[in-house]
Amino acid sequence: APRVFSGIKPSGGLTLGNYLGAIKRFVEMADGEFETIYCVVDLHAITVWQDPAELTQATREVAAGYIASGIDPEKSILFNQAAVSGHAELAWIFNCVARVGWMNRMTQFKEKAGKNAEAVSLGLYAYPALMAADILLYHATHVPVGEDQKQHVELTRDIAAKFNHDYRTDFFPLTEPVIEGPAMRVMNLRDGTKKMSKSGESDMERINMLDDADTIAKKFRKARTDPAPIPGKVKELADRPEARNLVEIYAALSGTSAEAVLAEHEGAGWGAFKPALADLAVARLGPISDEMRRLLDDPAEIDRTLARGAERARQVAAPILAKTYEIVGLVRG
Ligand code: AQP
Repeated sequence: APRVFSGIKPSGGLTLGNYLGAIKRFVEMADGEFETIYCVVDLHAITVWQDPAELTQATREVAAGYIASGIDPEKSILFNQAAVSGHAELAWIFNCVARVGWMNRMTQFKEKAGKNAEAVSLGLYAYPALMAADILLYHATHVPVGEDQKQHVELTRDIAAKFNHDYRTDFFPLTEPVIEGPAMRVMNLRDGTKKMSKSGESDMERINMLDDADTIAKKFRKARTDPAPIPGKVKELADRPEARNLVEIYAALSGTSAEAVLAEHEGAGWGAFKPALADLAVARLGPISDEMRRLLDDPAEIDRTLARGAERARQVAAPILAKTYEIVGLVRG
């Protein structure tokens, strides 16, 4: 079966963006024809400062989010990155394959570093090489991600191609990003030109998977919109980022298209649309967050589940890593 790898950083609580852009499709792929490997990418999280206790808590929260959303840890391999040392080992080799010029073109780095590029961690800069290692350590061919991660998956292909070229091999596969459906880029509720992030400044700009019903309703009620009513055609949303975002979220949550949502709500005002959207989000996220809270009551059990997943991940990774060392000519005793 084709192999899928993807991950989420425990850099804060899970958001609706992580759910729609990633987890929802992780579940669909796990139920499909794929062998699925899902990771809590804690080594990526520490590319910016994380309080140690909060990092541990967020690692368990992401794991609970996966399981509560319907990923079966007996079927999929579910683990955290730090528990499988091959990620860091292969990342070093890829640091030596990737070129500085490639990293300089990464838009996420530019956004995250801002004007402060000299002061960010070296890890933040090298992040895409670690991500390539995450994927290629398992020879994964398909990577479901949100739109924001597309460039990094393309870089993974470049790294695989350069490794294969330099060492005259076809050892690493060329990976495909899997990005389809509405809401592959969920935007910030206060500014429709920025993406919804775990680590954004204000809690009002995002829906957290653990938010309760009242909080979700309040955040949608206060979400920024424009005064015009809901249009009939998707192209009329082109210059209305906030409006488009709410319509796409509605479409993704209800399993339809933006066209279908507009057909149903054309001419309505936001005052009517927002409560309907909040009800939909609560109906969808409520059972998941209840289950997450139940799982988080027993952190030791989550840790055991991750440890079992790590053991399975190591078994898949070990021969691939050993072969990589051999191809490069590194003697390992
Ligand atoms: N707003 C989003 N819309 C659609 N998909 C999204 N993803 C994240 N935000 C959105 C997808 O979730 C997966 C995991 O992402 P991540 O946590 O590893 O990194 P990120 O994209 O940097 O996420 P955040 O929430 O923005 O974290 P911070 O604020 O810490 O940097 C990916 O598949 C991503 O596409």
